[in-house]
Amino acid sequence: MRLFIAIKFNNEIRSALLSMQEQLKRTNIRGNYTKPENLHLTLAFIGEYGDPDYVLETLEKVRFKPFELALDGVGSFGRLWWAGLTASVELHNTAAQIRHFLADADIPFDRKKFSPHITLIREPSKPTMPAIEVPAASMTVEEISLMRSERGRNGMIYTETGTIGSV
Ligand code: 2AM
Repeated sequence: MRLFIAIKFNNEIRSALLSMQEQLKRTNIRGNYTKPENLHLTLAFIGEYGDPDYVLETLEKVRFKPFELALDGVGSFGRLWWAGLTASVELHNTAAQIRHFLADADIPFDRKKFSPHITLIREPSKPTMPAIEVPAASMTVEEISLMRSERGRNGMIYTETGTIGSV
């Protein structure tokens, strides 16, 4: 099964992201919009791996205090447009711990540098993003989720298969 580790959002951040997608839609941009229930922030992408229990057991070693996440700005990686977050030492520290413990446990994961982003749309029908307003939105992160990803009939289906909590 395909696994990744992510932060799920509160309603405030989710609504702000939906408003950003709506603004893109209003400027007639078509493409593969991330479905509301699929919006998340990935901390580590594991990919195909058969033992979610072992991953959760490994994640239990991570220690993080509740920390703030706030939306800030937008950007693109080629034909993927994303919403960004304010710089956060705690976020980076938590992602670094996760990656450290995964490596220590010999669980494979994508080693690309962590660049926090929330994918709003893939394959947009225009080459450059129009200016959109980023609504103020924030949350306190108290939980991190192990997610499973499957290809459904109508796109990807992400299911939470376990969580770890803050200390
Ligand atoms: P993306 O939104 O930038 O594609 C599920 O696929 C989640 O894992 C997405 O948030 C995706 O980020 C992220 N991810 C990170 N590395 C990935 C990889 N190598 N392959 C697929 N998804 C990856």
